[in-house]
Amino acid sequence: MVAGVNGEQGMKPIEYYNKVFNLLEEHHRWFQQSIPLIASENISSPAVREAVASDFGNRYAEGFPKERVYAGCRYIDEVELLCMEMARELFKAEYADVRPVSGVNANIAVYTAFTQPNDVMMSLSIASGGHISFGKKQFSGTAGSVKNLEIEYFPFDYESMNIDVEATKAKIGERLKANQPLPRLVMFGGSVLPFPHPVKELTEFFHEHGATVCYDAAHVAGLIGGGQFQDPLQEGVDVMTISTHKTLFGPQGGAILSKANHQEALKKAVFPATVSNHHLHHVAGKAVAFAEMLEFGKDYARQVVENAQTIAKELYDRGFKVLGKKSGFTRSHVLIVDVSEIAYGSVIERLLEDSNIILNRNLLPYDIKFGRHYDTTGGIRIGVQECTRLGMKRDEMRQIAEFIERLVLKNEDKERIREEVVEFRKRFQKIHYAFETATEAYEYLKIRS
Ligand code: DSN
Repeated sequence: MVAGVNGEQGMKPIEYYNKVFNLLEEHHRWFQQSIPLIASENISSPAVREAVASDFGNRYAEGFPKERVYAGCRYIDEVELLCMEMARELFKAEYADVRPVSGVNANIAVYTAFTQPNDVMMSLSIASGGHISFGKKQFSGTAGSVKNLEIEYFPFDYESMNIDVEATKAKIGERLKANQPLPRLVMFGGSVLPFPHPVKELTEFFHEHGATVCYDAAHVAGLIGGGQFQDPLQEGVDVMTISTHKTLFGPQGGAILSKANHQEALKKAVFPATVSNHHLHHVAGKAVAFAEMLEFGKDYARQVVENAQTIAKELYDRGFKVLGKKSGFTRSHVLIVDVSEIAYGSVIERLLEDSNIILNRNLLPYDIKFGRHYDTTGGIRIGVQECTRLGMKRDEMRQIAEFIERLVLKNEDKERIREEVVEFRKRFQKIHYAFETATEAYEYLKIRS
C-alpha cells in the first residue's frame, strides 16, 4: 500500500491506476462540454493522436536522420525526413529542425547557437507579450537563468499594441553613445501577438548593428503556414522558432526554421547541446499535423483570423475594453481584454471556468506600472483557434461573446450559463480541417482491452 497524496490512506496500486484513467476520461468529458479559448492550445486530430500513441514513443534516435547513434531507426529516419521536408515547404524555409521538444527548448537552442554568456538580447517584456523564455535572470526567465543573457526590452506602444520602431532605434542609439554592448540576438514574437511585429522595419537595422534576428512564432505558426500572418523568414529574419500545437495542429513540441547558412550551428545547438532523444512519437505527430496544415491550412487560418476579429468586435460592442482598437483589435488568433475595472483577470478566469468557458488571465502591457502581477492581472486573453478547428464561425463567436457578457457584465447565474454552454457544444463535436473526421474531437481513445 502507498500513502495517498490527498489524504486517502492506503490506496492500492490498482486503485491509483484506475483513478488515473477515471480522471483522464472525466477530463475528456469536460472538454467535450466546454468552450476552449486558451490561446496556446489546440485540439489534435485522431490521426495525430494515433501517431503519438505509436511505438516511436519507446525508441531512441539521438542525432540527425541517417547519422544516429542508435540502431533501429530505419523507419524513424524516414518519418523525420518527411517531417522536415513538410516543415520546409510550409514555412518556405531552407532548413527545418523538428527535434526541439518544446518552444522553450527551440529558443534555448537558438540562444546556444547565437549568443555567449553575458551577451545582450532584445525582446519584449512578459507584460508586453514576451514569453518567459525571453526573461531576465532576476525573474527566473529562461534567457537570463540558462544563458546569463542580459535582457533589454523593446519599447512598446500600448495603443497600437506593438513594438515602437523609432523608440527602439533610439534605444540602440543611446547604448551606442554610452558605449554599452549592443544586442547580439533580437527576439521578435512572443505569447501575445495580435499584430505583426515591425520585422521589415527593424531587421536590416539590427543586422547593421551586428545582431542575429530571430522570431518566436510559437503562437502564430499556423497562421504563417496558412498564409494569414506576416512571414518572418521572407521578411528577413535569420531564424524562426515555433510551437507545433498552438495555432498548428499539434502534438505538443517545437521546431526551428532558418536560412541554410545557419544549418550547421543550429544542428549542433539542438544535438548534442540541448536535446538528447527528441520524443520520436511527437515527430511522427508533427509530420501528420504538417500534412494536415499543408492541405487545409489556408482555409483554417483565414477562418481563425475572421473569428478572432468577430469575437473582438462583439465583446467591444457589448462594453468590454478590448485592446488594440485603433488597429482593429487583432490580425491573429488572439485578443486581450482589459477587465481591470471589473475584477482581477484571475477572478474572471475562475468565473468563466465554472461555466465551462476555459481561458486564461493575462498581464496587460501597463499592469506592472499599476502594481499588478501574474495573479492579479488586469487582463484576460482569448484565442479562437481551437473553436475554429471545431467548425465554429461568425454566429458562434457572437454566441460566445454573449455568454461572456452575461456572466461577467450581467452577473447571470453561472450554473444556468454552464447548462447553455453544454447544450451549445453538442453541435461541435467533430474536428475540421483534417483528412479523417469520423472520430469525435475529444473522444477518449481507449487502447486497453
Ligand atoms: N506562455 C504560454 C502561453 O502563451 O500560453 C506558452 O508557453
